[in-house]
Amino acid sequence: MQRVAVLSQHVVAGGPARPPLGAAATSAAASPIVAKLKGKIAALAKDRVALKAELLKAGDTKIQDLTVEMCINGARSIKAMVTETSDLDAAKGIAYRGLSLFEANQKLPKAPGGESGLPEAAFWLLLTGEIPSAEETAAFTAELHARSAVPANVLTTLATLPKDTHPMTQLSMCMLAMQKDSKFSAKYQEGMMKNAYWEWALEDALDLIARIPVVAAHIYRRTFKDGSTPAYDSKLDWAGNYAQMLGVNDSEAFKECTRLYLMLHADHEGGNVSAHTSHLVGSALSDPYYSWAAGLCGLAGPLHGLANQECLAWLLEVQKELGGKAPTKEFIVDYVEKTMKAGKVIPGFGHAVLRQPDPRYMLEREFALKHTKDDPLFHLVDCCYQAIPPTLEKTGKVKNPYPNVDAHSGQLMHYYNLKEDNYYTVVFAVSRAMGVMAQIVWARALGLPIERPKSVDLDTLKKLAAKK
Ligand code: NMX
Ligand code: MLT
Repeated sequence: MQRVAVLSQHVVAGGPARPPLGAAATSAAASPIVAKLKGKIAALAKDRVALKAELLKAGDTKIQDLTVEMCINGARSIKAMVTETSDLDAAKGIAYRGLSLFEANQKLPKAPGGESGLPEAAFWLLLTGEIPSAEETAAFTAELHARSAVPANVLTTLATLPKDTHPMTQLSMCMLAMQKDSKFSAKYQEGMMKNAYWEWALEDALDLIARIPVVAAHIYRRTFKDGSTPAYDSKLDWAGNYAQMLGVNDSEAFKECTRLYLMLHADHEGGNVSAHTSHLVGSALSDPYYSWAAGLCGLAGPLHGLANQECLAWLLEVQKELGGKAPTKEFIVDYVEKTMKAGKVIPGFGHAVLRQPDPRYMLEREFALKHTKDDPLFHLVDCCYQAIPPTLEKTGKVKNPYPNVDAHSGQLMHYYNLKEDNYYTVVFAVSRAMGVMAQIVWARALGLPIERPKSVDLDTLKKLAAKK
């Protein structure tokens, strides 16, 4: 495998990675695929903006009752924000623009010979509401490659961080380092009309998505390896190239696994911690880099994205305890009880919205059954799948005892030799950036205002409850 230092291969030294803003705007406008993408978003936005105006004519229509519990317990199920890209159903799981993940995975264009839907095609779907053709996907992939040069200041910033800084902290700081080149921010400073916001948010979104795998791979290589990174390969698709830049496994199967992983994690409507954080920050017209840097800090929490790291660590602990013996349901049940007695949650199980096994988990399970069925860690994951739900159900308090996506993804990464579990949330982050970016573009296209819910203290809540 050819290995070169990222700095010499894929980083633009000495300032911004592209010509000054005006020239960049011209060249972006000259890119036929970006022009097509903008045309599709603009056409859809015309209808959606009209629908928004129509709805606001009856803006005081009541759609839901608010309870004391909703206010205290994390705003659960309050329908209080608009997200156009995807919708989460408690039973069916996430739908990208109305398509279940099973449908999306089937319909999205694939890499040659591949079976996993390409994540950049999912990004196009989230942005436009349409499955791109194979030609559109190829042109979109090429566009991302063309935007992928990382400004030198980003890696200079990274180089100042101790290598034992959590990879999520490193990634969030890199997003802030990239903010310097935000086209949205520059245009806002110059003065732009409100109806142009989304186009410049899209420009930042495309740059960010193009660059995040390069930065993420470099974080992996500097933190866990010798700091050199396999050369960027623009003949590959966006995810296949990210997989090869990690430098842990050259197989096509690992590339397919990464494509599937990045496609499945791309969006989970607007209320999850990282998307909601990014939406909130973006509502102040902070640019997409600020928004995703903030969102990443939420994704780094153990109840959210960090659960996949915790899950693999937990599985490896169980495996160690097993001491080479095959896992049994009884053993898992005992271990689960021990974990909960220690005041910990079982990572990878439960969900704030889902009330069935997560379809993302089921799709990863399908992949694992096909490609990794002899892996001892898969046997353990499989045994947990059988044993844990009834055990959590017995507690009487866990609303969803089933596995979520994080209960499987670590096993797959581990199988393909990506073994450092505290990197796993970064892979999640590379994927989720797409959904969050699409959401931000749409928030600007719809002209959604600064978000500012009303908070109350408990005495006020008591008074409000007494009035009813
Ligand atoms: N293990 C042990 N206890 C749990 C679990 C679990 N996996 N899930 C929920 N509970 C407990 C929860 O801590 C709460 O206990 P208490 O009343 O003593 O505070 C009780 O069950 C009720 O919680 P729920 O209403 O079922 O769950 P909630 O909506 O508050 O939280 C999660 C959802 C996902 C935060 C929670 O299920 C959890 O902590 N799971 C483990 C962490 C995890 O897998 N997170 C990943 C989420 C998906 N992602 O990719 O981001
Ligand atoms: C997600 O993918 O964001 C998680 O499943 C958490 C959520 O939806 O609340």
